[in-house]
Parts: sequence; structure tokens; C-alpha cells
Amino acid sequence: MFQKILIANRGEIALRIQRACRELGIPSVAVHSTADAEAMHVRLADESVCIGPPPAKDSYLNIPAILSAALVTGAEAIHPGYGFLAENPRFAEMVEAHGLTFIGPSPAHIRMMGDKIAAKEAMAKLGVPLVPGSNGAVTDVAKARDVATQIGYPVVIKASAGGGGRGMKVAQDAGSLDEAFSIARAEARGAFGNDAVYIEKYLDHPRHIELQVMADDQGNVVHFGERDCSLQRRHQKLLEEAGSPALSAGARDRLGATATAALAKLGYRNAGTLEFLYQDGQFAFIEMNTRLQVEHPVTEMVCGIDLVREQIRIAAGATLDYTQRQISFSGHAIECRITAEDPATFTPTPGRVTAFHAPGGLGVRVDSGLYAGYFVPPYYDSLVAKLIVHAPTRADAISRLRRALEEFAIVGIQTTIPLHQRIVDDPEFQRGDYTIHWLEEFVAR
Ligand code: MV4
Repeated sequence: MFQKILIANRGEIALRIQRACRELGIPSVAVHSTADAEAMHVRLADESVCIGPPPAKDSYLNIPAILSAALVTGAEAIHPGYGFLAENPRFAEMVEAHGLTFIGPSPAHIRMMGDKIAAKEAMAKLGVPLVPGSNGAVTDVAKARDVATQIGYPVVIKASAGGGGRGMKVAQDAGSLDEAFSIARAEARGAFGNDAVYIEKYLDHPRHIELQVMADDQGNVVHFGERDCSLQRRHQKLLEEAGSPALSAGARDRLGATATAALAKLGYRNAGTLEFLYQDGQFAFIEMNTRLQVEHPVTEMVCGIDLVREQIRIAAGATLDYTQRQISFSGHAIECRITAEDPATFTPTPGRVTAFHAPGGLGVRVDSGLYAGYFVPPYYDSLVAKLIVHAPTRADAISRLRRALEEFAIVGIQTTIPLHQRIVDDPEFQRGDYTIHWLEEFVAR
């Protein structure tokens, strides 16, 4: 096992990883920008290194500074968390080139999944269902028209280097295709320096369901079930659930079997998430994320398994601690992403937290670096706390969530807690009756 791990991240996820290290008996190194000197992940660290000024490009994205911090402190492995350098294949390569272990997939797999066309091609070959669309890149408008006519309108044009909703254009009919195609290519070139685009049938009322997987170096691959992440606004998730209100246990098992078989053939390693659109009883793979995700706690709660601990063990060469048969799903979990934002306009609200009280009690988990007196800096993502509840049924989880939101006190800055309270009280949400469009409509009404 590793003697020491560097955590290349900040905020609640840095704390989350620190906790897993501590339970494994592994000292960890925190890194921080000058803006984060007073952050909880630094205060609770075994050891910490300042890696640069506030802008992320000079600190949390500063590869030489992070590698130096690891070498100077004698860390043997780096956990990237999510965001920042987590899906940068060159960073993973550089970590390895310096004799350190990257706690995550191989650089080759990170690169493959970052190229959405390559990812889809690989999954299709391995029998994972896709949305009907172009097989590979579409390089001219004549081909685009052919593909669209073949699959039928509406269609969506996506950037191969995009993902997470960046670089997507919908064409409702043949009349709008040419323009959508050229805009999509130009935007892709501008945003990613790569104008490769592909075309898919546009699904107009899907749910976003993702599957958590984990693989070790011995060829074992398991899944930890699905999360329903349909409640998003402008591609920012607000609330996630495990399991999906729309999925039966049988459908989960079938999806899991297909996905784990595919990843075993691919030789994938460590944690990953397959993203699907689910509409009219059909799954269609769209992207794969090669990192630990923000919403991993809902999976941990229903499985009773520490996913970060498994990531670290696997990276050290250990065999997965669980076979698929040992993974069972108990009850229902819901996570609210609480951000430092105006709950009506979503304008970020950095500032001083003057009082802080986190909810507690049975089935309540709060992952947060907040404390009374902490100043939320303006430089980074506005996520300040994740409230996760777990209960035997979805209805019980909703009651518990309502109670916990009521109990939560964050004073001094505005947060999205009032918005979460409105969602939890909504009858459609309570019925689990929502698609990816539900939240945009809800916040507008
Ligand atoms: C789609 C789609 C409909 N049809 N693809 C947006 C994020 C990126 N991961 C994929 N996205 C979508 N791809 C086809 N063929 C609709 C979306 C989409 C979406 C997906 C998941 C969650 C929220 C979303 C909000 C708008 C659009």
C-alpha cells in the first residue's frame, strides 16, 4: 500500500479523499492556492503545500507545482478528485513519468474517453447500445444531410472533444441543418481546437442515467448500480438519486452486465461512469467519465461501500474487495448540491460564512468544507456542501431530505437550499416523474 498520497484538489472532495486515506492509515498531503490557506482541507491535512496564487490555472491546474509538491513531500500516489486535472491524460502520463501512481484509469483510457467519437466506437464494438447516428466523424455538410435523413429529424450535432453538454447544436429539420452544422464545427474549433463533430438522433424527453463501475488490474470489473442525474440546469446537476425512480432491478442488472463485460474487454482500470440517455425503456450510451464523480456518495450510501477506498486499493495493485454478488442495493439515496449562489438567479455569492450548522441524525451525510468564519472565495466552483440522505424507501428519503434541509443553517452567504426545499415539496418530483428538461421548467415557473 502507498506510504503517502497527495490530493490534487480542494474543497469537499479533498476532504472526502483525505478521510478515505486516514481510514486506510495512509498520511496524505493537501495542496492549496493562497486563496485556500484557511480552507478545511488544509486545516485537517496531515501536511500541506501551497502551490500558487488563486487562479486555478496557476495552482490547482499547475502541473509542475503539483508534481514538485508530491516529490518534495515523498508522496507515492496522486488522487486528482474531480474537475481540475482529473481527466487530463497528459497529467496522468506525467505523474507516471515521475515514478508516481495516478489514482485513476490509464492515460490511454482517459484519452480515449475524452474523444467522444472514439468512446462511442469502442462501446458500440463491445455491444453497448448507442443512440442512432453517424458512425464516426462527419466532415462535410452533404454527409451530415445524408445521416440526418437516414436517422430522421430532430438531430443533434456534437463536438467530439466536447462532452457534458459543451458544443451541442440541435437541428429540428432539414431547413436548419446546414447552419447548425457549420456553427457546431466553428464552435468546436474555437472551444477545443478540434472541429471533429458527430451526429445523433435528438431524444426529446430522456432521463440521464449513469452507471458506476470499478475495475482492478486483475481483470475484475463490477458495477455499483445507477444514478439518476436528470435534474440539471444548464448542464449543472442539482440533485441526484440512487437508484433511478424510472428503473427496475432487472433493467439495472441487464445494463450492469453489458457495461461490465464491455469494460473488462477494454482492459479498463479504476473508477468510471457510463452516461446513458434513457427514453421509452431504451438505454443509449453517450459518454464515459474516467473519474470519481461529485455524486458518488448516493452510490456509496445504497451500496454501503467506500468508493474512494476502492480506488486507492486498486491503484496500489490490490484486487477489488467485492465481487458483483457481494454488491447489493439497499434503500434509496438522494444528494442535493448546495452551492453559494442566489437561488433565483444562480449568480455566485462568495463571501464570509458567519454561522454554520450541518444537519445530522440517522441516514444524513454532509460532505462540506464549510465552517463558521470561513470565506467562500470567488475563484472556484460554487459547490459548498453536499447533503446526502439515505432511507429504506424513496418516500422516506424525501421526508428525511425535507427535514435535513430545514435543519441546515448556512448564514452570511446565499445558497441554493431554498430551491432544494421547493423541489422536494413538488408533487412531480415526489412521483419521480421528471426528464432532463424538468428542472429548467421548474425554475422558470
Ligand atoms: C443528447 C440529448 C438528446 N439527444 N443527445 C447534454 C450533456 C451531454 N452529456 C449530452 N447531452 C445531451 N445529449 C441526444 N442524442 C440531450 C442532452 C441533454 C442533456 C443530457 C443529460 C442531462 C441534461 C441534459 C440537458 C440538455 C440536453
